[in-house]
Amino acid sequence: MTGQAIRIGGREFAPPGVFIVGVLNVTPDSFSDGGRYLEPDAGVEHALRLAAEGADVIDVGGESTRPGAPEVPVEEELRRVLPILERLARAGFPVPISIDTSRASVARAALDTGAAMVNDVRGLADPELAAVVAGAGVPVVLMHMRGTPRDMRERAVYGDVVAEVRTELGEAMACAIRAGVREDRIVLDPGIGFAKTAEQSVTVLARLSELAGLGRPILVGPSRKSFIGAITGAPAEERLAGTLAAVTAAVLGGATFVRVHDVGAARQAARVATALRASGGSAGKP
Ligand code: HH2
Repeated sequence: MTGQAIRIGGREFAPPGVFIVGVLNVTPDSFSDGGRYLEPDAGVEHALRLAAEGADVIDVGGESTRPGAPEVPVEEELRRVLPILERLARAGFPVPISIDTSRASVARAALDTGAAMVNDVRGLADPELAAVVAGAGVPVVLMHMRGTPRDMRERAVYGDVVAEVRTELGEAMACAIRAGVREDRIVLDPGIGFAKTAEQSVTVLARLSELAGLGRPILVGPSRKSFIGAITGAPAEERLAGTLAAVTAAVLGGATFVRVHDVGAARQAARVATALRASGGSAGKP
């Protein structure tokens, strides 16, 4: 198991437990669920469903990061996510919420509206966002990517993908700490599908335990991603079984968090994988 316990919204998430981050995309164009939860009523209802299925954290995002996705104006990103955060806060929603954004102004507004964590697919590359996270004293997910969702495909060139992801995550963590983020508030994510080919994503997942040396909890987001389609030929809406296989691999490789759309099913897979990991066999031993 990698890393230490982390506090999110007053709750402690400690290995050897494995925790489920449910995805709530408030976008018209996310690759697997775009357009479903754009209306605040539908978004709130989905958050309640994810919580009922056992989500430990809910990750709310207002901009798709699929390859080639267009940039959304900041006002539009705010217009998508804030009404849902406001309603959940007003209702006393008990599950901690993370805001999936790379923008300082969106993170600040979301944290002011009840979000308890920032999830940044650009790994706090923007110093202004790093300052917001440091100032608010909240936990943060630093994900590995190169470039932006628009140009990341051309940047998927590695000698040893796992070694380079590990080095670059270590650099992102050092940079965040220099900006004032406390080390014990950092979660690391290798960024499945971000500036990685399908084959490279599989390699990262298969060798996840090599990230244990970074000393922080690991989050993995394999849900419905294109590497599953590349292996099986299944379209995004038919990748649940492949996602569960990937969740199992992530847990055996030492993940503390998995970010998924299908919370109930992933929770069951993660619990079985956690039991396997705890059984003391070779599974998951770095
Ligand atoms: N993947 C996506 C978005 N955010 N955050 C982290 N930390 N890790 C991930 O793997 C990750 C992420 C992409 O998935 P999704 O949100 O379903 O799609 P879209 O970006 O099209 O909204």
